[in-house]
Formats: sequence, structure tokens, C-alpha cells
Amino acid sequence: MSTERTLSIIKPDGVTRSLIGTVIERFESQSLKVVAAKLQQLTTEQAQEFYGVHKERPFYNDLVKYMTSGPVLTMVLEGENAVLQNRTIMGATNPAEAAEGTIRRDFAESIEANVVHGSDSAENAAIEIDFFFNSSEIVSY
Ligand code: IDP
Ligand code: MG
Repeated sequence: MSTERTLSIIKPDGVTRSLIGTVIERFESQSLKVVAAKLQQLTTEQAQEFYGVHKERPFYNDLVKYMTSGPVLTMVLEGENAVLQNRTIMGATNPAEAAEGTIRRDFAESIEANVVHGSDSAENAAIEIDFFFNSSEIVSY
């Protein structure tokens, strides 16, 4: 077991549907601590760069539009095996395939508007945390 950090984003559908508290409760009740948080409106350029890995995919332009359609809450989560733990709590990308009790199964409206983002590896977590946060914005407790 090792303590890790991962990037979480409550996407615009989650923020505008007032799911911030509900989503954070899922993390805190399953031993993930919020060690940084920022509510922000992403620019098109930020969303394009953040999701650059998907730029050849047919859903890319819609994904960028969706991610800039309202504010997002970007967070750094910390805990044992945080990357995998967060992905488990989130559930599968497609809510129809997400396990019972996961955030996406319970709240996602579609495969696109699926409430949360979570880093998919420790390597990507480091890159994604660095994309949104300076080290001075991340706390310990
Ligand atoms: P993930 O968020 O579970 O890691 P990715 O495959 O990395 O899933 O896709 C990034 C995001 O792009 C998804 O969370 C979702 O918002 C959107 N997305 C993924 N696949 C589709 C699709 O087939 N149609 C529309 N949007 C999609
Ligand atoms: Mg992904």
C-alpha cells in the first residue's frame, strides 16, 4: 500500500446540478482526502490541452464544448492507492456499464456528461496535477 495523489475534476454537469457536496462525500467517506481544490471556468485552450490525448476521437470537439460549458471543481485527492481508489469510486466511463454504488452509475446522464474525471495512472496523475496546481497550493493534513 502506498499513499498517492490523483487529480479529480467535478465536471460542469456535476457542479451545475449541485453535486459538489455529494461527490466529495463519496471521496471522504472512502478515505480520500481533498488536499487542493479550485473552482474554475476552463478556457477552450485549457480543455483542448487537458484532453489532448483524445484529439483524434470523434467526440473530442463536443468534449471540449462540454468541459467549458460551466465551472469545474479541480481537486487533488490523497490516500492509499488514490489513483485506483478514485477510479473505483467514479465507476466506468459509460454510466450504463458502471458498477452499482459508483458516482457515474448514480448520477451520470450520459457517456459524455459523466460528472467526474479521474487520472488513470500515477504517471498521468502527476502530469494532470501539475497542469492545474502549483506545489504551494497543495496542503498536507
Ligand atoms: P474516463 O473519463 O473514464 O477516463 P476517457 O476514455 O478518458 O474516459 O474519456 C474522457 C471523457 O470523454 C469521458 O469521461 C467522457 O466525458 C468523454 N467520452 C468518452 N468516450 C465518449 C464517447 O464515446 N462519446 C462521448 N463522450 C465520450
Ligand atoms: Mg481518461
